[in-house]
Amino acid sequence: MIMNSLFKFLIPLTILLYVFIGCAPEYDRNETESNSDEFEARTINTEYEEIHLTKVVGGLEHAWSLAFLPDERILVTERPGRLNVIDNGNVTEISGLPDINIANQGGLLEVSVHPNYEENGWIYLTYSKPNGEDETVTAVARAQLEGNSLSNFEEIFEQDRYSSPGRHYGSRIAWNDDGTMFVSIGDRGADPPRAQDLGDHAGTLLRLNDDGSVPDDNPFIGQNDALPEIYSYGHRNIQGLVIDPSTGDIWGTEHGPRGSDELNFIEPTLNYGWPTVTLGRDYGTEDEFGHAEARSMDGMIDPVWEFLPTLAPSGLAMVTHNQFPNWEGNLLAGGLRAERIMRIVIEDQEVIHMEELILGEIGRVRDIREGPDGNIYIVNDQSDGGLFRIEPAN
Ligand SMILES: [Ca+2]
Repeated sequence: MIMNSLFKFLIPLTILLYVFIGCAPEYDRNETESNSDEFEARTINTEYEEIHLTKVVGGLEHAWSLAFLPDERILVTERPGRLNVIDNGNVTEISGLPDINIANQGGLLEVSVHPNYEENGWIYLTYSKPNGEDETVTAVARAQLEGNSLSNFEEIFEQDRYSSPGRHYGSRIAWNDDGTMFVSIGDRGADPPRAQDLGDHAGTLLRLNDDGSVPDDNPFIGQNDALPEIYSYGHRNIQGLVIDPSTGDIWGTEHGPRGSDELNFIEPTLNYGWPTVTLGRDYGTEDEFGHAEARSMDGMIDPVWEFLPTLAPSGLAMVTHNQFPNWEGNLLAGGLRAERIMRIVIEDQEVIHMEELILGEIGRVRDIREGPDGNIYIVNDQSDGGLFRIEPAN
């Protein structure tokens, strides 16, 4: 308890130092290996566990997401529009994808396997869908795997409004144990106040049935100015999303503007502030967004944590197995810009400790998941990237 209290004191103090003294540490670029071909498996000492980091497969271009099939095969998306199945180190491309806009941050994004996959075979994908006029939406589809192609493909959801530029698609999927799914939709980049408009899917977390329809008990049903798919709003761009299977708690990481990447504890109907409340500044102008005094505001939920310096979070996993006994219940957050994984210890929905598990070894971390074997799987965002695994060294 003394340690917990100490961390609770030290963490805000550290934030204050970063913000007001500007003493954010520089990353050591010399330690960075961007090309996965140069990667060598290695053992890394951490606070509790000696871990082994290995490459499962290379040759992936801007991989975005991974998901596990019950037969130990792994699905991996590449943003330039490829879905692959990885079987014992062999990568096979799956045909049958829809028309996808591959530009800027858009492309083939999330892949997720239905919790009852063994009964229904559904695989879910998110992607940037074009309208032929240089505008896109975040779309969700499902299909079944038949040999090396997708069959019974059906688009089950698209956000309500096409827009440009092709940024901030959100697109993570997480499953509830009631069979519904959460899907994150980013603010789409050009017009941040869309995230405060309940009549717009941009900048929200959605809750959908597995066929894309609206669950009867969604929290905004009956509110005239709100779209019924919305669960929470005021999000900039959630690209890490995980549900604690033991409590149902929903955790999301989202990209802020410079210096305000967030970890949020997400609850229904709540407003997570963007762009009215944020610590961050506009990347181009350095101007503050929203109200200068609004680090916090009544009616808007503060993040549980703001990552400083920038993490650029993508991918969020929770350790539920005992493969790493000292990490059970911890969150693992990937970081693109920071090229690292943060192990986050949560107690009573607060961050009590954080540790950097890897730092630069595999470049930009795009997605991180706990495998059925309890090991941790990661894809990176490199143009010549791959799928990596963390396992206990012993
Ligand atoms: Ca926020």
